[in-house]
Amino acid sequence: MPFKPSYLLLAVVCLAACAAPRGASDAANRYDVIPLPAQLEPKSGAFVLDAHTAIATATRDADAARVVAEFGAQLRRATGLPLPAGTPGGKRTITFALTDALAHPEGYEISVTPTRVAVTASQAQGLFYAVQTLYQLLPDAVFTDTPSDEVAWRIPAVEIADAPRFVYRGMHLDVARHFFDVAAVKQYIDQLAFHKMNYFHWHLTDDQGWRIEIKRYPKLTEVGGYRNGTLIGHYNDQPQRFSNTRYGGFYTQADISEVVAYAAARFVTVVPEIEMPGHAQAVLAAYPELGCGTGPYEVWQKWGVSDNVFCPTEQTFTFLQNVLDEVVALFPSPYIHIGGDECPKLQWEQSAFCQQLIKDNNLGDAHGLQSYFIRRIEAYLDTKGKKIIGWDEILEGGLAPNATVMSWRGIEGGIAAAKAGHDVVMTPTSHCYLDYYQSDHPEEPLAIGGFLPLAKVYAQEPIPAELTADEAKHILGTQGNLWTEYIPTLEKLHYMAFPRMCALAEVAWTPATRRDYNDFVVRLLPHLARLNQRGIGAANHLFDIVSTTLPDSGKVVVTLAKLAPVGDILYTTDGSAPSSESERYTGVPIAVDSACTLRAAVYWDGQPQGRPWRQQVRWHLAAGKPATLAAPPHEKYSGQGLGSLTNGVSGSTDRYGDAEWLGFGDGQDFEATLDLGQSEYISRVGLCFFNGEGQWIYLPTSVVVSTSEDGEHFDVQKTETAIQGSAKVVPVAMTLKAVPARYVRIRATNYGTIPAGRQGAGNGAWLFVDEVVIE
Ligand code: TNX
Repeated sequence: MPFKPSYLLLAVVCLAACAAPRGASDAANRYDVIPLPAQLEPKSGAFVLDAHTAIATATRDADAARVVAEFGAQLRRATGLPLPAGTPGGKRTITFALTDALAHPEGYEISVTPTRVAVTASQAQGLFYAVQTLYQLLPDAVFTDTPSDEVAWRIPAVEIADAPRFVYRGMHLDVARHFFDVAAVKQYIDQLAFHKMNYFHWHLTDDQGWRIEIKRYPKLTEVGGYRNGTLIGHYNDQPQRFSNTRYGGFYTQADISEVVAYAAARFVTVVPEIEMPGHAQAVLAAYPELGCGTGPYEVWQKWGVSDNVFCPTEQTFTFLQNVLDEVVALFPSPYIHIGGDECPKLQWEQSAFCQQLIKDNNLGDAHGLQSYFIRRIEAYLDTKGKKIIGWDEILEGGLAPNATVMSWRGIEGGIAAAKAGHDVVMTPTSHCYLDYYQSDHPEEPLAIGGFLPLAKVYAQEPIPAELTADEAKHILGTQGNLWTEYIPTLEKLHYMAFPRMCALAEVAWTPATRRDYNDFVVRLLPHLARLNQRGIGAANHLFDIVSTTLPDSGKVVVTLAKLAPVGDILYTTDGSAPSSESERYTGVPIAVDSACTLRAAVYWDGQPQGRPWRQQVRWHLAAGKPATLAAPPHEKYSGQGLGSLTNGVSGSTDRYGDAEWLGFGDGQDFEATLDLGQSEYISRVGLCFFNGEGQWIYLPTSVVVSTSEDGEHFDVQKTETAIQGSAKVVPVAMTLKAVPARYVRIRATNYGTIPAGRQGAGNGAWLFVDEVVIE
C-alpha cells in the first residue's frame, strides 16, 4: 500500500470534521490548502463566523480594498450573514492590512484565533493570495450563492506565513487547435488564480487557426480563423479520416481586452503567443504572399508540423510588425511570446530568395536564418518596451540578446540558456505536458500519447542540478502546457487540466523541502470537491485500481493498489461484480492457478468509487511459468518485464503502450524460451502481435516454434510465414502433433526496414508481442 497509516488516520478525522454540528469549536481542524503554504502551524479551536462577525480593511490601497470587498461579498452570498465593516483588529473581526514587514512582494500572513483573524501582505496581490487560502480553509459551500443552515461557518485556528518559491507560475492554453470561448477562458483564469498562479500563456495562432482579431488584416480571422474540416481520431490511425464540418472562431479585440482585464483583477498576466516563423499555415491561407511556397494554402485540418512557414521577406516583417503593434496595444504583459518552435527549413532551403539572404547576411545556413528572423522581431519588440519569450528552438543559430526561453523539448535548452545568462521558464514535455495520458486505464479518453500521471507532474524539480546558484536565478519558474489537438470540448479540457494543474501549482509555489506527494493526495481529495463546486469536472484517478499480474512458481499472482488515502479495495475471483460484502484486499497478493475473472472496486463509506477494475486470467500450460529472452525488449516497452508473456493476460487492442506488450525496436527480433517445469504433451502454441503501421509497428515475417526436453537441443516443430491481418491485434496459432517437451522456444522475425511511402519509411520496424499460450 502506498500510504502511511497516519494519512488514513487523517482521513478518518476529516470525515469526523465534516460531520460536525454547526458552530462546534472542538471539531478537529483540517488544512487542505493547495498549493501548500510555505509555513503553516495548526492551532486548536476555530474562528466561527456568525451574525456578530465583521470584516475590516486597514488600508487605503484601492486594489487591496477591492480584494477585500470581493471576499466580503462572496462570503455574504454564501453564508447569508451581514458581515458589516468592523474596526481593524477588533474582536470577532477579520482584518486585512498591508505592511512593510514582509520580505516577499507576493507574500502574506494569516493568523486565525478563536476571537479574531488577521491577514497581512506587502501588497494587494498578497492579500489576494491570502483570500484564496481562506477560501480553502472555509467549508466548500463558500462558493455557493445559496446560504444553508447545515454549514458550520468556521476557519480553523492557524498561523500561516506564505510566499511563492518561483516568480513565474504559469498555465498555457492552445485555442488554435480547438477554440474555447471567453467564458471558458475566464473560468480557466479563475482556476489559475485560485491556485496562486500568475501567468496565462494564450496560444492564439497556429496552422489550424488564427484566433485574434487584427484590424489591419481582417482576413486573418475571416479566412485564417476557420478550417473546412478536422482530423477524426488519432493522427496515427490509418487511413486518416476527416470531418468536413467547418470549424473555427476568434476573439474580437474587445474580447481580448475583457480577458486581459479579468486576469489583471486576479493578478494574472496574460502572455499572448503569436507563432513565427513556423506554425503559420493559417496566416498563409489568408495572405499567401507571405509564404515561400507557391500555395494555395488552406487552414490545416490535421495536426503535426507543417512545411508551410513564413518567408523572411521585408513584406513578411512589415506584416508581423503591424500585427505586433496591435498585439502590444492589447496586452500590458512585459512579455510577448513569439513561438519559434518546429519551423521546418525545407522551403527556406529550396528558396533562392532565402539562400541569397543567408549569403548576404553571412547567416551560414537556415538555422542562422531562423535566428536572424527572431532577432529582428526581438529588436522590433524592444522598441515597444517588450521582451520576447520563445520555445527552446530559438537557441538554434544563436539566441536573441534579451530573450527568455521556454524549455520544452527537455531541460537541456533551459540549462544552456541559463548558463548563457538568459531567463528560463521550465516546461519540459516529461513533466509539464498536460495533453499526455494521465492514466493507462483502458477507458481513458483519447490523448496525443505519452504518459504523465499526477505523481510525475508533482515530482518535477524546475531547477536542474547542473546549474550553479547564480545560474539557477535565471529559472523563473514553470508552466503547464495544454495543447488541444485532442481536446475538443470544455469537459475534456477540465479533465486533462485538473488535477494535474493543482500539482504543478504546488511545484511552482511551495518550497521543495515541504513537498510530499502522499500529503498532497490527502489534501487533493477535498480539493476535488471544491473544484466541482466551481464547475470543474476534474479527472479523479485517486480511486483507480492499479494492478500487477505476474507469473510466480507456476501460479499467477495479482497485486492491487489504489492512490486514494481512504476506502477499501473489495474484490471477487468468480467474475461477479464486487459489492460492499465482497472480500477486502489486505495487501496480500491474490494467487491464481486456474482460469478466472477477477473484479475489484474501491468502496468508501459504503459506496463504490471511481472506475471498476477487471482482469481475465486465461489458464494454459505456460501460465505462471518462467520465460527467458535472447535479447531484452526496448526499455520504453518492456511491459511488466518478461512476466507479461506468461501471466495469463493478453495485451489490449487499443493501447500498445500498456504493461502487457513487449516491444522490440529498430528491426530487432523476438526470441523467448519457456520452461514448463516438466515434460508436457504440446498440441498448440499461440501468440499475439500488435499491428499498427501508423505507429511503425509491423507484424513479423515469420514465426518458428521449436521444442526441447533438455533445454539444449531444440527441434523445429513449425514455421509460419504468412502472417497477415488488418485487426490491431493479430493472433498466430500453430498446431503441433502432440509432441512431449519441457522447453518451448518461439522466434519471431522483425519486419525489418519500413518501406518507402509508409509512415516512418527507412526506419527499423517495431515488433510487439504478448502472451505465449501453450496448450
Ligand atoms: C509540440 S510544444 C508543439 C505543439 C504541439 C505539442 C503537442 C511546442 C512548442 N510545439 O505544436 O501541440 O507538441 O504535445
